[in-house]
Amino acid sequence: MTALKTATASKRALITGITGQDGSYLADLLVEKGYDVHGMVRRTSSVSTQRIEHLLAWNQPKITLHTGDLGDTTSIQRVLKESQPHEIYHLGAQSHVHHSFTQPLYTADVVALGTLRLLEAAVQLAKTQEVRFYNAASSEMFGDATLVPQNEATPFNPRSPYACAKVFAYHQTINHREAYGLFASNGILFNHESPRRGEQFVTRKITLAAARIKLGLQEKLELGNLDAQRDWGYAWDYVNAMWLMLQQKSPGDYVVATNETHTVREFLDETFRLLDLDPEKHVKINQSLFRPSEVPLLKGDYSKAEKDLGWKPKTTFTQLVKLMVEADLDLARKEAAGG
Ligand code: NAP
Ligand code: F7E
Repeated sequence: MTALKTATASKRALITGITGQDGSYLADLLVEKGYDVHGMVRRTSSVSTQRIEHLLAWNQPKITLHTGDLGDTTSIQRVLKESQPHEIYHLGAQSHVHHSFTQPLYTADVVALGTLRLLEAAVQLAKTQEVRFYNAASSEMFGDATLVPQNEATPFNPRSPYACAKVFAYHQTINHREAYGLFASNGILFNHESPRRGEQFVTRKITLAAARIKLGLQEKLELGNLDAQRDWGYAWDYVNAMWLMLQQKSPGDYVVATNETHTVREFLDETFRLLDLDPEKHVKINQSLFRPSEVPLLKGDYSKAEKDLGWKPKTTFTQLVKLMVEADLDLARKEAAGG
């Protein structure tokens, strides 16, 4: 442990998307490992740093933030110049699949071109120092997959503007590896959740609503397609895989998953069972929450990550639901108490 800290003590890491679920956990992990952690944050009209507040104590901040936007090449170049990272973890994105249907051009700009902008800047920086690049690719790229489970060789069949943009970013990352010799890896991560998950994603939407229903703060929960199947893991386990990818001798592309799949209905039932609630009484199906084209079934084969990185998931589906329900019950209790 001490040896590891010494080895990484002088390393600088830059995280795009540091205010998001994964960015915040990865910042925790890298601070714990002794990295000098930098994050790129975009300007927002209200505070967006709630998930990293504990790392920003005014008298002893543990990370450094830089203002930048994936839509703005100049700001990306400036952030790289200011932070001079040895490792870049590119997690920033318009990450909501359903929203990508109503904002397809914006999604393509931020997710596809934003990744290219960052890769180009990384190649320039790599002329003067060692740089390693992690790209947050996604199981959404498999889309309506013909093969189950999906692995690194499974063909992509994207079903949304978000997924199309991620396919572009994935190939562009490989192209920068092959054309310019950049140490660049893709993590093809399947859905991963936590108490820090955004409230518009289905797992968190369910656990938060169920906790509020339990305490009488809410009556109904509206959902879309309950038949979709997802391979859900725990975000904390998954950020460890990101770090491991950049510690290898050579770059590569890895599926990170649990190799288990569950329907949205199963997630809902398990949540309501834990709280002794009846979904029939509270859940309403709303057609507007269905997507124009859906991804029916995702299940990931993580054997390459297990073999090369020594990584495997540590948290089961039922443990994940439980830890999210407990966290949201705490939040709902505070809300009920007027906090
Ligand atoms: P998230 O919680 O939605 O966080 C996204 C982050 O990107 C936020 O920090 C957000 O900043 C930032 N961002 C959005 N637009 C930006 C822009 N124009 N310029 C700079 N930053 C911008 O996402 P996540 O769940 O942590 O996921 C992290 C990455 O992994 C994303 O690329 C996502 O697409 C990908 N991914 C996620 C999963 C999953 O299941 N979670 C699975 C596979 C891949 P604000 O706080 O200002 O909004
Ligand atoms: O939907 C169904 C919905 O929005 C999961 C992102 O992190 O993981 C995430 O994308 C499923 C879909 O996640 C509601 O139709 C039903 O089938 O939680 P989600 P996602 O679309 O799988 C991938 C790997 C990423 O890369 C993305 O960045 O749940 N569903 N009813 C619903 N979904 C939502 N959001 N809201 C509902 O009311």
